[in-house]
Amino acid sequence: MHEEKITYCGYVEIIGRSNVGKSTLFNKLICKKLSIVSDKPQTTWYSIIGVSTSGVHQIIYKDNPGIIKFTQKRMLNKLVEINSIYDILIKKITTLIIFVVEGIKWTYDDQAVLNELHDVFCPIILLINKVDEVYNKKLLLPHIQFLNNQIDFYVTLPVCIKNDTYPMKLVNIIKSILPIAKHQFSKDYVTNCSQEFIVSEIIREKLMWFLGGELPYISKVYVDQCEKNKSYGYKIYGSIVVKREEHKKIIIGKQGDKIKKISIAARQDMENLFKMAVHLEVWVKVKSEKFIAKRFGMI
Ligand SMILES: Nc1nc2c(ncn2[C@@H]2O[C@H](COP(=O)(O)OP(=O)(O)OP(=O)(O)O)[C@@H](O)[C@H]2O)c(=O)[nH]1
Ligand SMILES: [Mg+2]
Repeated sequence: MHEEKITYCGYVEIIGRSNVGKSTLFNKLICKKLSIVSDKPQTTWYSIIGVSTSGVHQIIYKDNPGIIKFTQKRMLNKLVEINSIYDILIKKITTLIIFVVEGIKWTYDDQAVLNELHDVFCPIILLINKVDEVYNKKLLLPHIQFLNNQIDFYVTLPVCIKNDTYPMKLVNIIKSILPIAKHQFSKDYVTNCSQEFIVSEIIREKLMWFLGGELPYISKVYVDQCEKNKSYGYKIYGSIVVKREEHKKIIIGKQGDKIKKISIAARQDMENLFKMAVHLEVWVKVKSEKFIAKRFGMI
């Protein structure tokens, strides 16, 4: 008689305040750069799913926007409206939470997230990231004790995600917690994100990298065309939309130097991801606030 193989599967939510390294971790866990990363707060605007299947284990990771309660909501727009972990755990299907914090840096936002973790229904792993930036390592232990006095974490791991090729120790712990369950996705499935979404996010990441503080907060990116061509590879046309002519000038830069850098870096990332040649054209367009809000489902 044919015996059915025992399989394990579960949902893992990655949470924490902005800029602690959640998306960096997410990309390492799924061994693909799907979520954009920058040193600016509020980089991630949308929750995205990444699936990792190895043998009998399937882990469904979710990267989330950073939770912001107290920090000045400088760049906050209607797209980043996750204000509590209950917004994230709403479906009650979570197997495990990874709570990411930044070294010994502790802010009101971190405390607000931790306060909400008191009555969650699943185990929580505390990941103390960026320990490379903690110059006095003696300060780590009291900080870990301070956090563990507040919540009974399943395990506490000090890590440096950026320099770690693959967080094996963490993955082994996750695997040991996964319940027996059927896999939710086929073994090759990686993400719920469309190709257009991934491509527009790559362009948005480069905008954040090359414009930093100069970036007009209302700049949005969408993809007009993303087509795979047998003879060439991908042909992609993207649009960056802004509200004012002066914002367009900032993004284009002197003699087009900024937009050129953005396009080149974005194309390189796309070629790495798709493993084939990409022809990318990016246009900066001035549109009314109403157009932008409508195009991005904000009204
Ligand atoms: N020094 C150091 N920097 C790191 C480490 N991990 C991530 N970073 C950096 O931290 C910054 C923020 O990383 P993200 O992954 O975008 O952070 P996030 O928590 O997803 O931020 P939001 O999307 O805004 O919520 C980036 O500049 C990363 O390169 C680490 O282990 N050490
Ligand atoms: Mg992020």
